[in-house]
Amino acid sequence: VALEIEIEGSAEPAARYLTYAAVRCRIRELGLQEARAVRLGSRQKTPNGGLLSFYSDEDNPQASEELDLVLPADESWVEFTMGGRWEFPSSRDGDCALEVREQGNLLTEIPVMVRVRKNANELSSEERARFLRALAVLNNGGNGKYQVFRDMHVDAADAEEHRGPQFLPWHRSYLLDLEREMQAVDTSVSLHYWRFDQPASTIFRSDFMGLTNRLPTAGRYVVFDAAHPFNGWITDGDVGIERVSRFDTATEAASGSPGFPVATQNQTLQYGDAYGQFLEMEGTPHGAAHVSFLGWIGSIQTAVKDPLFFMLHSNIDRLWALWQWYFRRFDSAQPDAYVPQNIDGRRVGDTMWPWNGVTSHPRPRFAPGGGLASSPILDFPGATPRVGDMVDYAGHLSYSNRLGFGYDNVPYQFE
Ligand SMILES: [Cu+2]
Repeated sequence: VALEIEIEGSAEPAARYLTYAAVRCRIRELGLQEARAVRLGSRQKTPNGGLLSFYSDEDNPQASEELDLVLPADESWVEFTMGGRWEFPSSRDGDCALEVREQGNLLTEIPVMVRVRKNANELSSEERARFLRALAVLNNGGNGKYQVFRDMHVDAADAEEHRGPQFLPWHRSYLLDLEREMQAVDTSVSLHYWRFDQPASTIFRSDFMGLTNRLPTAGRYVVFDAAHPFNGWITDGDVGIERVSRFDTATEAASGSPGFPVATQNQTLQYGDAYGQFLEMEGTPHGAAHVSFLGWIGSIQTAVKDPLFFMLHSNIDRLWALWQWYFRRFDSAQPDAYVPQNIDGRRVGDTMWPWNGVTSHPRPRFAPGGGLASSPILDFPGATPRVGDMVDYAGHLSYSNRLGFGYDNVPYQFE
């Protein structure tokens, strides 16, 4: 059967990565004598494989598990829309089959991945291993790109990164940049998150993000198994990761520091339905999660030396995404969704340091990294992202604004 299927305008395997967001696809059959009625569906190829949802109408999507189409005899394309099915993300590359059936008979299938950021405490050992390997390739003995990310997050750039409405967009761009670099190493990897308001015993083990000693202790450095890819982790010429916890990492959620507790997810969502209110989260849980440790992750100048930084910030970004979904805050022109300030780098249309390469006042006198990493699937946001580009990340309002990431427990559809 001469069936052709395109996802995002591409028949290439590189395009076969979906989040829960609905994406445009099309199908046709060559050499048909008469129109053929087919049914699209999906199947888990492994027990924890991904599944798909199909949408009949892009503007008012009703998800269904199957979609009936008629392929015309004139070989013209038939458009349809699909995305990962809520609560059925993939666990490995290609573990979801997009099926085309005719009266129950399988005509063809193509492997796809529902690739979303997941709770790092619940990953399979295989997912953990791939995540660690991708990061290690960016650092010790690899391509050296991790040091560039570390150099982007320094005190000199604090006004670009923190203490203002740009805090969430800047870090969303930063995470996306790193995630794309990780996916250039291993296309199946996502930037998984640490839910610091819950116990996360598997994260702080010697086979994952490092066995972390609790205060008071003499052991300031985390411990990895002998074969761990982070053995030899190096930043600024320092080998290892300095991190000591204020809480029992095996049984407790992050503690914050004395008098500065970590806000729970519900408390964070309840800061308010306006962006200016939600920004309170830069203090707690964000700052409080950082200072739940002594060591590098507790201060801006050194935090990124510890790769746990990205797992912490992925959860900060997830909380923003969840808040955005809950209150439908995707229009960057609306003050409820983003509060612009008349300060360079904080207005919706401003480009962001360091991706814009600007090194004149008030930006730092350096701009590491060049432009934001490109995606093999999406053109957006380009090498020089703007503050406002980060708001409509799933393309709810503007299809071309999709950034290509999502979270396992942040829905795409509204109730
Ligand atoms: Cu931070």
